[in-house]
Amino acid sequence: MKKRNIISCGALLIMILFMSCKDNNQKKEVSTTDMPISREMKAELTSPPNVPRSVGRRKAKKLIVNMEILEEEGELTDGVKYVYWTFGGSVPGSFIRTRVGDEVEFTLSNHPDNKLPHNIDLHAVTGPGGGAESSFVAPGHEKTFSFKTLNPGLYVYHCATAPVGMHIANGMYGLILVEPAGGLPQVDKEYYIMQGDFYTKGKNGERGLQPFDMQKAVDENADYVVFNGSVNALTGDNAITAKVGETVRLFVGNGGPNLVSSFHVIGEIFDKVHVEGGDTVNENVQTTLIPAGGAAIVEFRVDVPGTFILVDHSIFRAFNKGALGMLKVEGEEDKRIYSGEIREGIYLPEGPGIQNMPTTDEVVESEIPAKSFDEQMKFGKQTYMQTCFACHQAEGQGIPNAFPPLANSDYLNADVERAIDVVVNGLSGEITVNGEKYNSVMTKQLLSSEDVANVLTYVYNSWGNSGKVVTKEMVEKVKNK
Ligand code: HEC
Ligand SMILES: [Cu+2]
Repeated sequence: MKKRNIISCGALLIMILFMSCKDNNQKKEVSTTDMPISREMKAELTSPPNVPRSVGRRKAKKLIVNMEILEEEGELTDGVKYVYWTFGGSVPGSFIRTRVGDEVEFTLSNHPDNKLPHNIDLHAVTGPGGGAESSFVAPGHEKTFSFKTLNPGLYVYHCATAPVGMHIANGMYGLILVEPAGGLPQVDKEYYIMQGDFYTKGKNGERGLQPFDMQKAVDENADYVVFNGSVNALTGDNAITAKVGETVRLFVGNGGPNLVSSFHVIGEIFDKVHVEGGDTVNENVQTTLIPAGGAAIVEFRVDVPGTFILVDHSIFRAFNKGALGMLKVEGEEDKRIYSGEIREGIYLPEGPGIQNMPTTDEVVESEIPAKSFDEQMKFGKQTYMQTCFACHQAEGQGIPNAFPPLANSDYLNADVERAIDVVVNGLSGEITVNGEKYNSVMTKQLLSSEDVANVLTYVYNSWGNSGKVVTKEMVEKVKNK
């Protein structure tokens, strides 16, 4: 690197050499357009929720980005398959990290097994179509174009091949970060999160391979709103993590295609938000708005342990359509900041089941019924965790004085038809379960007969209950009474 500088500077007058040979990055006014490039380097690309190493103090370079488009089947949520179109094999696509003044040589290749042509429009590009006009590429081919990163910020990229909305809806979006000279300030943890809305022929939760539904997309009637491409991409074992005392930076984008995100982390306050991914830094923010095709950088220090829930605060999207992620923080409690008995699982996905106070309504039967006891248990557990869990708890233990236990419940085990009736029609008034009185309301659960059969089979075959199998026919008999 030094050698190059000496050679190039040697060609100039001594006077100029004195001015320009020092550190070009920090030195006064070199316009970004004229910023000299030192060497070439291959960009590190990462799939979400990971981000590449920060640029730190490196100089502007010629940065080689090789990205491959892959059309591949994945899982939108348990049992629901979807064919995603991806930049680099993930939704959102690979994270690209550059610094201002880089000269990016971008090669977009379209895998030979793909069915469609694609291209890329990067919002970080100054040039026609953001690159889309130079990158249209058929399956089995590749295209190369170059651009200079003139403006620092966090930018969305996406496919812009007609029908544009369909390509984006299928997952063709991602983020490219352009760091300022010297890089962003150091933090302990950085993560990549991107929201997207999905439109399927079947309703939310309907199993099987679900094709894209153009009419629903045009109507902006999303079946799923998710972070990082699927309902469980950031929950349970996939949660992002940090330790008490660490600083966390989230690069949050919104691919849309349609919906604006009201991004919020339950139990945290953003110390800093780079509003819309630009230079303006707002402080002490509860919820930040991320437009479709936009982004924000949010930063906060985690002070106490626990599970912090990431949501789109348009709240039905979070609990019923999938826009819910988790940040798990481990470490010492700090009672000065927070104290109280902690019961985990207050904020959990609730899934598509429509809940009503006891009245009448219609539900659609699943077209792919459970075929065996094992499947009944599997689907039943899914329904339980999404629908019953919130009140009856993970092990069916209930909550004293509020929700009766389903574990080892004499009320449950005494009468199967009554139990079906409780789930199908709801229940109110005083009942006695295992010697304790309850006088509350259970809302009618709007589940298909199939789902009721599965969930009750799961309950009857868990936690010391009597082991009965409930069939769809038994449920229909009760429904038709
Ligand atoms: C919103 C909270 C809530 C949800 C969700 C809920 N229940 Fe209940 N459940 C109750 C309450 C409250 C009672 C007691 C009603 C009363 O006091 O009359 C009850 C009673 C019952 C009973 C009879 C009493 C017993 O303990 O055996 C059964 C069986 C039952 N629920 C099953 C389920 C199943 C299965 C689901 C999921 C499909 C479910 N419940 C979802 C609140 C809920
Ligand atoms: Cu495309």
